[in-house]
Amino acid sequence: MALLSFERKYRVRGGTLIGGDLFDFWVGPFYVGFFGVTTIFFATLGTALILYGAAIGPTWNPWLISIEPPDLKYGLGLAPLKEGGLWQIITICAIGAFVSWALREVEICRKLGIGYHVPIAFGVAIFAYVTLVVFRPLLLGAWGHGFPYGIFSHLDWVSNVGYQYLHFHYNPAHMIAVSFFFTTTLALALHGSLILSAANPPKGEEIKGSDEEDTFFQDLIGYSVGTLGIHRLGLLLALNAGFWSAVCIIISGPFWTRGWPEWWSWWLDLPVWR
Ligand code: 07D
Ligand code: 07D
Ligand code: U10
Repeated sequence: MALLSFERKYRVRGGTLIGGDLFDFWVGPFYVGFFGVTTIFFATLGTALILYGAAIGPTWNPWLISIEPPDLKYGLGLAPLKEGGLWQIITICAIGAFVSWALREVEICRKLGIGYHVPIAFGVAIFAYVTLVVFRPLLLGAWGHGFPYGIFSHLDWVSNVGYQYLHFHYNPAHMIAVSFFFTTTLALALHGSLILSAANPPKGEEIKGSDEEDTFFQDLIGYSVGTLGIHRLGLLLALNAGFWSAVCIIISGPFWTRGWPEWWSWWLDLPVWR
């Protein structure tokens, strides 16, 4: 069905989770819905507060603007606006905007009658973010353990927290997460290149299909995961990358306080070596 006639058929009422027909309309290409309104609300307020934070801060250099979390002395309490309170409200806005965005995805899935795979996948990214700025600070007893909102300052946070555990590469969950990230790019490179090789032939040549795609990998490695299977695998790899990232940071501090290299002494202590 041509895209325009499909839109006419699909752009009808229904499928909303909340608000009934009230916000059940489109503005230009964008579906609005109740959660479109809450997305715009949280994103606009959060962005305005970042701009306010920049205005009262020392620089307008976009790389250096940074909204810092509160000092550790404020623990899990509210901090004064200019001493981390802004960070706390911006964090609420960020979570509000991300969750609204995910729920807006859910409403669009319901309208289309498709599965909830995309919002579930985005949910894993939100989970990783919330682990960094809510779950881990809660377990450590201070909002000050969250990361600062600035382009370079958040890199400093990652480096500092990494070195706090001497050698973050020795964190076993970090190893698993990194391997999943690498495998995800490998899988996408294989998939993207395979599809283009079959479906986008030079002018005048015939388009090839899934038989050729399957056969390529059967000839090469003796097995093809299949045309649907590669998408399942890609999603599984990518979600695991985000999930194990959340695991690697939640265990750093709340469950392991020493250097990560030391964790491996269980291996040296195995009775088999003695
Ligand atoms: C390509 C989709 C588009 C999204 C983009 C990001 C903003 C931020 C706001 C200044 C793949 C939009 C950026 C809205 C501007 C302010 C206040 C997604 C694509 C283009 N990081 N990080 C970046 C975020 C964390 C780390 C770049 C966000 C953790 C490292 C960008 C979050 C840790 C490096 C950025 C977040 C961490 C980066 C490119 C949230 C561990 C880089 C991102 C909400 C996860 C790279 C200067 C990208 C860089 C980079 C955004 C969290 C580590 C600014 C929004 C705390 C090591 N991060 N990041 O392409 O060049 O994502 O940094 O959790 O090297 Mg980061
Ligand atoms: C958190 C982003 C969520 C984003 C959301 C959406 C907007 C809207 C709008 C564009 C999780 C935001 C949307 C803002 C934008 C528009 C219009 C994603 C999140 C909800 N590390 N490390 C990781 C590697 C080292 C350290 C993860 C590699 C060093 C710490 C990943 C290397 C030390 C932490 C990873 C390496 C160190 C991490 C990040 C190599 C520093 C974390 C991915 C090759 C000295 C973080 C949950 C991620 C983590 C993390 C990879 C090196 C420290 C597995 C490949 C040795 C402290 N590292 N790392 O989590 O797990 O994405 O966070 O050396 O906290 Mg590491
Ligand atoms: C995939 C695929 C496939 C395809 C595909 C794709 C995966 C099967 C069929 C998709 C893939 C691509 C297109 C490839 C490129 C994608 C990436 C590299 C991923 C990263 C993407 C980006 C960087 C783009 C990000 C852009 C975004 C998020 C859009 C920004 C838009 C908004 C903020 C508006 C959102 C709309 C809402 C919330 C609904 C409500 C809207 C309105 C009311 C209208 C506008 C609002 C107002 C007038 C109010 C005023 C608001 C203001 C002034 C402030 C707004 C605040 C902000 C912070 C923006 O597998 O094959 O092919 O295509």
